Amino acid sequence: MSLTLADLGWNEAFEKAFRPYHKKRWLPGRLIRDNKITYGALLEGGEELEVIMSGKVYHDAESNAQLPSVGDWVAIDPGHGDDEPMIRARLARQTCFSRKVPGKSTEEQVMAANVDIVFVVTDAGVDFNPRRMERYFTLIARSGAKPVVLVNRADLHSDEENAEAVATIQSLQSGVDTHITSAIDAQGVAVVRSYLEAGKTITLVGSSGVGKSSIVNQLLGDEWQETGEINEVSGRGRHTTTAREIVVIPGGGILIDNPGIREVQMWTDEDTLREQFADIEAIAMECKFHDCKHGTDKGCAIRESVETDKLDYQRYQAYLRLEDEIAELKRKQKKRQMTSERRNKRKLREVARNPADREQLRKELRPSTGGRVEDFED
Ligand SMILES: Nc1nc2c(ncn2[C@@H]2O[C@H](COP(=O)(O)OP(=O)(O)OP(=O)(O)O)[C@@H](O)[C@H]2O)c(=O)[nH]1
Ligand SMILES: [Mg+2]
Ligand SMILES: [Zn+2]
Repeated sequence: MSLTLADLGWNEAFEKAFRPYHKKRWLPGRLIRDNKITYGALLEGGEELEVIMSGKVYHDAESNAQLPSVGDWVAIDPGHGDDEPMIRARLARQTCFSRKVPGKSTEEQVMAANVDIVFVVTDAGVDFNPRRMERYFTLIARSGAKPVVLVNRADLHSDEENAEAVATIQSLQSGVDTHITSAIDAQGVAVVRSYLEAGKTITLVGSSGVGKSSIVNQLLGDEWQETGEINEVSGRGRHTTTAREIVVIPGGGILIDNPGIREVQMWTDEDTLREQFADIEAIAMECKFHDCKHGTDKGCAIRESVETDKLDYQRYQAYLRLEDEIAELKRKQKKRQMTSERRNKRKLREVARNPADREQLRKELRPSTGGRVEDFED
């Protein structure tokens, strides 16, 4: 399969941004793998190349989120002779799907750059959680991508349960595309396939075990990677995705499969939050006093709406929690602009530019697959 740049997601805006690099005979490449030390990049034609980052790209990045990430378009200097191919520049992202790094850190973690659609995969059973869904919607709103929800594992639930899940999702984000699917009996796969288009990038997110990789496999039409079936030979249980994987679908479209996300950490701003909860904002406008605390204040429209069930109490509480989280994030960020985590990563990348050190580092890293920075399970 010979892929054109357009097949990989290239467009006019990238073309324009690339002009100065073109003159230097650097090549456009799309990053499909972050190996920590090196990156995997796809070039025109579909060739995959292992590349390292130049010191300039590294030092120009003001945070980890500014470093090249999976999905980014970069300018690659192929070098001469034994030179290693090197990323000389990262093109500005057109969209960026991020969350906050899990744990105490206050940093942004890029989950996928330049994505057009985010598939949020859930089911109508134990995984279903409207509060988590609100978080996904808020992150996606911030990213610039379009959300689509897949209520998967439909075969395990009644039609009523599946329909109820869809209705709840619609009540959280009116008009959002929502589809009932089963990756086992291929139900709904046709409609999912309809989102695939040459050059369109789709990323799949959701809890572990909900069926993201199974859906990718369905779209690919053959077994692309192991999913959770018990492996008869090894007797090993579930195969969980441990790193982001990009696959280019033969008929067009680029899929980014992600490891399961346990905690949807907020990475957004107050404005996006308010837009996402516009219903609550509108009610608050009706409060008698403009500085209403929505507690026991006289003429509080929020209180009244909750009492009359016009506003779901849980949704209101979730909004307050998210508001607190964002405020807390902002506060912490101010306090420590540069975390030790970033310094560590700097060190790692520093070493990464020396081939001898890199081999050593690789050896050190090999035994411990746990603790990978990009593992989503936290
Ligand atoms: N019954 C049923 N089982 C499904 C469906 N989709 C996936 N499964 C099963 O659920 C298990 C987990 O599926 P995966 O596709 O590996 O889940 P995942 O979301 O990729 O999980 P992580 O990689 O851990 O994030 C496997 O045993 C699948 O066969 C479905 O629609 N119906
Ligand atoms: Mg998976
Ligand atoms: Zn009020």
